Amino acid sequence: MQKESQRLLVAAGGNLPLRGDPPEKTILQAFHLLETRGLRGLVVSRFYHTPCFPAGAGPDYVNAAFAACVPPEVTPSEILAMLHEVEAELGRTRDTRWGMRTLDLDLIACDDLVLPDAATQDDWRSLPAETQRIAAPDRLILPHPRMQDRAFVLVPLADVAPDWCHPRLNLTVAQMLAALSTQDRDEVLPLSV
Ligand code: A4P
Ligand code: MG
Repeated sequence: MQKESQRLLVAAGGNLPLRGDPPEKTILQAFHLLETRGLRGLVVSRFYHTPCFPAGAGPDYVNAAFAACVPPEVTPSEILAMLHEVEAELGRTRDTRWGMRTLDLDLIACDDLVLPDAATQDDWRSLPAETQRIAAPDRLILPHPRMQDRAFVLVPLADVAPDWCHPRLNLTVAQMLAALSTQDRDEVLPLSV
């Protein structure tokens, strides 16, 4: 029997204003645009102030995450294309890897899909730190290969999907977050509004 819908997890971030508005406003606009494009049942995390990674590469970020549903016939590549369209509509340009941006929308997971296959996901996830900065995948990797390393992804995600289990690591979001250093976790601070 085919599933009624698939569940997405998406991480959002930005560290540049758009037309004078701060990243949190751009992220809210992105949620609205994604709903008009067919994402349903958005459950949104708190918004967080996070130090830029790598340190010194630009202004601090605002990060958030959400869970949503899409019909089962929508492919993960179509979902990533939709995220890229919304990024572009909200001022995102791609000049430098890990460069400053008005909006970044990363597809963290679609249910427990592993793409393109387990060995390739493992390879991207295990990339040495010095290679991560220069090597960008030319195809969709799921789960997002850096999610388990990043407090700015896992802290917001723990608001909306603490029990989602990584299909290769067999760890939940809460467990991946607990595995990070206290310093990394403590640097991610809820945005005061
Ligand atoms: N790609 C493959 N798999 C995926 C996926 N699951 N989700 C491809 C999104 N994209 C995926 O991505 C690079 C390539 O990966 C694309 O061709 C895409 O099709 P990109 O969005 O063009 O570039 P990026 O955002 O610079 O790379 P990436 O890997 O998304 O980087 P991150 O992990 O998002 O790092 N510091 C703080 N505090 N907060 C942040 O949000 N973000 C970054 C970017 C750096 N420092 C940060 C933050
Ligand atoms: Mg990205």
